[in-house]
Amino acid sequence: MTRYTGIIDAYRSRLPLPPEAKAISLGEGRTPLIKLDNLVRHEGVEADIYVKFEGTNPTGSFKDRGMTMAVTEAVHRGAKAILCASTGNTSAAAAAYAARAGIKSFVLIPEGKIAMGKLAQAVVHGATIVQVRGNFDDGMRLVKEVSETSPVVLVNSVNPYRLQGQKTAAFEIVEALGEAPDYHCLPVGNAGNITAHWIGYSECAGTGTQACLLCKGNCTFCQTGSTPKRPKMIGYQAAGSAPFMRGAAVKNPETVATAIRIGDPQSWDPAWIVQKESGGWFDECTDAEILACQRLLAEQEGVFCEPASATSLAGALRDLKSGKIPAGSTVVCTLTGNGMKDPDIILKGGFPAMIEVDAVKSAVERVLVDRL
Ligand code: AN7
Repeated sequence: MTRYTGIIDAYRSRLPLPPEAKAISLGEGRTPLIKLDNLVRHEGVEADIYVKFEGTNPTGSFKDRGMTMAVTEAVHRGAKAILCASTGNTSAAAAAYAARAGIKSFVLIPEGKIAMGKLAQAVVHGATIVQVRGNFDDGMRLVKEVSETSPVVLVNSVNPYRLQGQKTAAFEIVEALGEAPDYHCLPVGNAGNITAHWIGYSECAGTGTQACLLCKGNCTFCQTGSTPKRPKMIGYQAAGSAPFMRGAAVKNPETVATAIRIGDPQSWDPAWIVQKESGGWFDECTDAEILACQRLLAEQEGVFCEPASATSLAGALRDLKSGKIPAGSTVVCTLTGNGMKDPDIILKGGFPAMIEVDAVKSAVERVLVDRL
């Protein structure tokens, strides 16, 4: 028996950490790659669609892969505090990994517009929570400024160790499928994760990528069966918050998918490199499409992701139906976060009235008989 202890121990030789740095880990990574059967049949599309369910990470999102690296590196350098701006998931991960490391965390969140589960995580892990009168982009500007003059380490994805950790999701997919998929679809906010995946796939292909700002193409390449194939990377944004579609920052981003309510992406240039190098594209989904897809996935497959995460699958299904993604393709959609972070969005959408009964067997049986 070998106890799984997270992505740093699993991929240490492919991560740029000093050998003596002690991993700060919660056992992140090794998330399930689930093949969609019912949904593919239900939607009448012809493709092998897999979802990489990052919602099973310790704090419920892909951010844990990046945060274990950022916090490990920061603590190794002697940091006593970390700082981030966040739409919710980064702050949850920062708070948890800071607690694990025994250091302080400061998180800037936008006014309102943060899912309750994520806020609860920042609270329970003891972060200092600063609510900014403004949106995520305002918070991001502030943490960049403050981290220049205060003894805190910035752990947003502008910290290159974040993307180095997040690239391990691509390693896991290549290991699981034996090669890269034809298409990889992700929801895009700051575009850090789509960049990180491309770095990971590029290392597996032994090619490196200009998008890798840390190694500049000199990463240690994959040692476990290098495969020359790299996927086309597709980034889907929420329509009210789609700077990659507009070709410029969006001033007042709005979407029900609060995780990706980001108007001024931090990985703007690398993400365009990813799009060009991979031959993929960006597109947008409406809030209605996003919520419908979140429901569809939950009802058809038993997988509950948060709204932002459903954007990848909503876009992929549309592009499969139109033929933009050819029939017969292998498609991986990243489900970036867990649906349980944002229960409000489901309950607000209404639910069948609960059936109240007396505490007797016959009353419960009557409910069953009527419905079986
Ligand atoms: C569920 O937590 O930016 O394109 O501050 O939480 O790498 O930004 C969250 C981003 C997708 C977008 N899905 O990833 C934050 C934050 C979920 C997310 C994204 C986020 P990037």
